[in-house]
Amino acid sequence: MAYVRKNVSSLTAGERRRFVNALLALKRRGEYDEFVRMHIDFYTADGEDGLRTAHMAPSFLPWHRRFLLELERALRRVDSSVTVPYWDWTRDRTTTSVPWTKDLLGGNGRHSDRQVMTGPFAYAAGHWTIKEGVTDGRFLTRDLGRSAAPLKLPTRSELQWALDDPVYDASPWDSTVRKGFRNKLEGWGAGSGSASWKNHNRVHRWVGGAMLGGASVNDPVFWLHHAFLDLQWSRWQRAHRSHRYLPARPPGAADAQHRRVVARYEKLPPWDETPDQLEDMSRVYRYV
Ligand SMILES: [Cu+2]
Repeated sequence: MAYVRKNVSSLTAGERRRFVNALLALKRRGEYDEFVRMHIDFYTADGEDGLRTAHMAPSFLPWHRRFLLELERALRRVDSSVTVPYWDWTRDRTTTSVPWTKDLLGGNGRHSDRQVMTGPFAYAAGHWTIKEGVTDGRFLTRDLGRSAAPLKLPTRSELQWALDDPVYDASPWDSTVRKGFRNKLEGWGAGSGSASWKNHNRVHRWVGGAMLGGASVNDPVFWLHHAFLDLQWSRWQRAHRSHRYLPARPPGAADAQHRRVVARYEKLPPWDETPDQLEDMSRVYRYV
């Protein structure tokens, strides 16, 4: 029986508490920091050598799908009633709406050093010390809405612009491609600065603090954000039934993207599964 992933705004008080407690249990056991480390280690950008799996690549969606499943399995070993909720940032758009409440993820960072002071993940609460990071900071930081240069969350129509593209991804399969659902959703746009950040990228920027960069998993909102993106992938599949993950075959030896991206039937490191095997999750979970 498939289990259900819910909109975070519809969780009951008890469901909120159990989700938070399961995260804190993984943190206490050191398992949570392994997820942070893994996301840092798999951040290979266009400009670097080697296979790109998690970002700036077609496998952005299956990689994060598998990563979320792994976290969810760990949470469900702690408490089998828990699933990863999603944050619909086209609806819950303010710095005080869900998930930024005291009984969920806590609120914004304070002005002076952006330290999160409320909720279960505040450093002062004693259960959430950052250990794996790209900086030495030990406390969780946020700058919701980017106070110095305000930014808005992506809108429903911006998300729809991505969903309306029937092609999953296109050559050169990186951050520069302007067509295809994957990069329109991942959000590497043309130009520089705030106008160039779309959908997924723009949300990371809007949250700010720990959510900027490879160690973004340190903020539990990472999972809620990526669950919502994962839901968009299934919506896109339903809207374009004859379309699938691309590339279907690996780019050839003459292609600049040779051995840089994962094709449909290739294994997606560090797992043994292929994008093909990760396209249909309907027997594992569904979204409500
Ligand atoms: Cu992300």
